[in-house]
Amino acid sequence: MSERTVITFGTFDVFHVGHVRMLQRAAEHGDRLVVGVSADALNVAKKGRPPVFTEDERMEIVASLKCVDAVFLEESLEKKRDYILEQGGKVLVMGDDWAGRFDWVSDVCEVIYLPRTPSVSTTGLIEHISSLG
Ligand code: C2G
Repeated sequence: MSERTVITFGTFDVFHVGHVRMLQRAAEHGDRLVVGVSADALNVAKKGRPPVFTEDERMEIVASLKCVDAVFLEESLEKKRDYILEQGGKVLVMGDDWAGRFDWVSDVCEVIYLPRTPSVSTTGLIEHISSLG
């Protein structure tokens, strides 16, 4: 029987417990978890600022997790279907902040949106650390 590969995407900047819980829950949907880590340039284009940690650092952090089997660089949101096909993804897992936004790949894999962990975010952490002076 063939392996069921789960694929998910994210920036994973200033890595926190919401990130790890999402990856652990994503991994439970199959046998193998592959993670697309968003490129620095993609963040600048979409969010107007570079992440705190570089793409190489963020990929290294995500790749070190027990529940993660492989990582690759996500350079464009529009290439999601290509990435899923390249990586053999059978199910795409995204946080529900993206609910409905990637339904257009459901012709190549199952698409699942999982609830986010409340009360923790990279932006909130950056603001909290900045306020410490
Ligand atoms: N997450 C979560 N709970 C939080 C914060 C984040 O479950 N409190 C999840 C998000 O829903 C996402 C993953 O952790 O599934 C990574 O979050 P981000 O780094 O914020 O990812 P994002 O910048 O939204 O991804 O193709 C999508 C892009 O890569 C962007």
